[in-house]
Amino acid sequence: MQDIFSELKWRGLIHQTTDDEGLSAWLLEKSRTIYAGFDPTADSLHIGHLLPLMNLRRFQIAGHRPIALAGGATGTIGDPSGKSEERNLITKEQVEYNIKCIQNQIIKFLRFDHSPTGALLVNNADWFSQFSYIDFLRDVGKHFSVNVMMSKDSIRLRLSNSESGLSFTEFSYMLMQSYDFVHLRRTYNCELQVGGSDQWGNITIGCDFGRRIGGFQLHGITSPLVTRSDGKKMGKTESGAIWLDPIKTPPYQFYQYWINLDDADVEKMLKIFTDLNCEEIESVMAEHVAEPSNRTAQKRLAEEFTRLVHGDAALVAARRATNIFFGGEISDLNDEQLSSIFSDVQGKKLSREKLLEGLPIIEAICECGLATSKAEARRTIQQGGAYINNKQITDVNTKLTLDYLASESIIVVRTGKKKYALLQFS
Ligand code: 485
Repeated sequence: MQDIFSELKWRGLIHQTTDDEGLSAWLLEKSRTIYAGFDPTADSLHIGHLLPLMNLRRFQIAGHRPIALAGGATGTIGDPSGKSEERNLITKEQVEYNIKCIQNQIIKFLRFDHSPTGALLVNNADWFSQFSYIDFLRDVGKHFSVNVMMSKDSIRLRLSNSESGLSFTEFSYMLMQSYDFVHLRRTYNCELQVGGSDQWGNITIGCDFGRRIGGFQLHGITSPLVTRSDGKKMGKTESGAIWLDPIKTPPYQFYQYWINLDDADVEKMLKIFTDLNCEEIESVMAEHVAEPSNRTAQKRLAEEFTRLVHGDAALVAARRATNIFFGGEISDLNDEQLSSIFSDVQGKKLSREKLLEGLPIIEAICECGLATSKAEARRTIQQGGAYINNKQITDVNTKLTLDYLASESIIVVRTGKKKYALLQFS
């Protein structure tokens, strides 16, 4: 057994636990079964889900058995924890679809085999769909004190806000999560639940329920909310969350997010999101500090993490895309890849006719918004600052034709070092 508790502590992954001193020894004693739950509220996991998921992964590497629970039942109710407003219910069909999507993502992080530490994937709809309302109230509800429930943060905050309030449906959520814990204890001898810090109330009330209903000694560990040095939530960008789904967040953008991380955050993120050990991180950081402008640490983080989430091939493509963004050769790419690499840059659609006639480069630079006048465009070219598909153009009389297309329909225009625009000809 590896000392998983000390490792999680060192990685900054422990926020609260039900038994600070005892858990460490308890985990060293023998292989334990632990679980984390994921509600299928969207068709992809995002960075916020990854701390508990990485925790499950680390517990498994250390010799314990992880269970990932998909909330096929709880997802149709909605956890009020950490939410300031009542959620909209999503349809059962949507929940089923979302479950398939997130399960496909979860399996990449864990090892599924028939060994004693092989991971399990369960769905709480499997036991809740057979539970009648009357039985649930009698067998589960009776063990919960509304007084105690009302003292939990998730409930208290919503009760004090008369505008949003709290429905009976969401109020009941913690009973379901508590029952899951007990069900997993009875079925798989699962004794520990992990989750983000917002899950503390649900986890601890589940531990109480276990003690009351079966004399079980259950445990919980929450991980902290990860923020960046600028105070922003980890994994949030101006355009929204960083998703694990390569369609919602292309691997290139995923890679870039980590490459662009501030120096002040990078060591912390290496500890949280990679499997690199203490010595490896120390050596990466030593190299980084010697020459921060090389971004050694960010590159290593982006590489390790992109490989883990998207695989080797996607990492190679993401690296190449980054290279292109820094002026590298643009070849063998299609429209989709180019649009994804340059998803944040301005673009303009023009008629394909223009290329048949030959589009003067000065016009092209103005059309895509990289110059405000023809005179400015001309000057940029003359000073050597104009590029088509990252190749410098010095002749102001150049005309763009079909030969200049970088992909089926796109020409990449650049001025200076990094100002890009796309012209799309359709
Ligand atoms: O038995 C359980 C059933 C459902 C859940 C947990 C145990 C899900 C949980 N109530 C929840 O809402 N989790 C969030 C989710 O699914 O989006 C997030 C948490 C975050 C972290 C992450 O799941 O907000 O802190 O735990 C894995």
